[in-house]
Amino acid sequence: MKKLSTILIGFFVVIASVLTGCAGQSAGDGKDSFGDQVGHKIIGIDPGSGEMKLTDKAVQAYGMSNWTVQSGSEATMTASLDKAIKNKQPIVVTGWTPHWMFQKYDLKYLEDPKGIFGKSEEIHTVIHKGFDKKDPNAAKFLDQFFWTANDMGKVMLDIQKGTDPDKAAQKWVDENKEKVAQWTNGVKKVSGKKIKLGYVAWASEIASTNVVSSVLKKLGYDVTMEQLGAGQMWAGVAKGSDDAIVAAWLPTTHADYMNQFKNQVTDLGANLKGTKLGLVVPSYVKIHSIEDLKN
Ligand code: PBE
Repeated sequence: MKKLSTILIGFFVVIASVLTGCAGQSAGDGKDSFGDQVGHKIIGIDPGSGEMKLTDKAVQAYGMSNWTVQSGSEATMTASLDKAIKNKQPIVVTGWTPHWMFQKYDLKYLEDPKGIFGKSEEIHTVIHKGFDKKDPNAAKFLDQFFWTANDMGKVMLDIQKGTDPDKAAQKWVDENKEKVAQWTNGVKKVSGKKIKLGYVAWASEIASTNVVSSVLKKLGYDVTMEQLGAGQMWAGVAKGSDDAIVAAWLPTTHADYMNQFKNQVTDLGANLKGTKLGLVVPSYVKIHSIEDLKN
C-alpha cells in the first residue's frame, strides 16, 4: 500500500510538472528564449506605415539582427494576435493606441528605454496648401475638429463589432451634438460643394475620417473618401488630389512624410492627443521590455 501511494504521488508529480512546464513555456518563461518561441518574428502591418519604419529602427537600435518584421496589414496583424491569444501562445505585434484591440484583449506595451517609438504623440489634420483659401468654410470646420481617444474608441469598437463605418460615424455624430456644434461653430451650410478626404484603412483612421465625412455631409458637402496606402495618402494631400487628411500621426510616426511634403501642405494641428505606438504582447507573456527580445 505504501509503495502504491508513493508510485501514485510520483506519477502526479510528473504529470503536474509536464503540465506546468508546457503552460509556462507558452507564456514565455520556458527553456527557450522568447525570441526562439516566436521564431524571432514581429508581426507587423502595412509597409508604408510609420510604425513599420519605427519597428525597423528598433530592430537596429536594440541589436536584434536575427529578428524579422513580417509585413501585412492591420487585419492580418489582429488576426494573428487573436489566434495566439486563443491558444495562449507567445506573440509580439506592432500596436498602437487608440485601438480596439486594447479593449478586446488584455495586452501590454513592451518598455522602450531607447525611446525609438517616440513619446506620446498626436493625430493632426493636414490640408493641401491653399485649401484654406479655396474653401475657408470647410477649412474652418477641419481646424475645429478635435475629439478624444475615448470618443474615437466608441466609433472604432462599434465598427469592429460589425456596424458599417458610415452608420457608426453617423450614430456618434447624432449622440454627440454638443461636440459637433463646437466643431461647426461659425461654419456655414453649403449646397453640394465637393471635398475629398484621403485616409488609410487603419481602424483609427476609418473612424475619424467617417465622422468628419458625416459632419461635412450634414453641412451639405459632397464628400469623397479615398482609401490609400500611407505614402499615397501623404502624396495625395501634397499634390492636391485630396483636400485634407485627419490621419497625420506627428511628430514621430509620420515624420518622414511630413518632412518630404512640408512645403505642399498646411498642418492644422492636433485633432486627437495622447496616442502611443510600440511593440505589444499579450499580458500573459513574461517579458517586459524590447531589450528582453535580444536574448
Ligand atoms: N498606425 C495607425 C499608423 C498611424 C495610424 C499607427 C498604424 C502608422 O503607423 O503610420
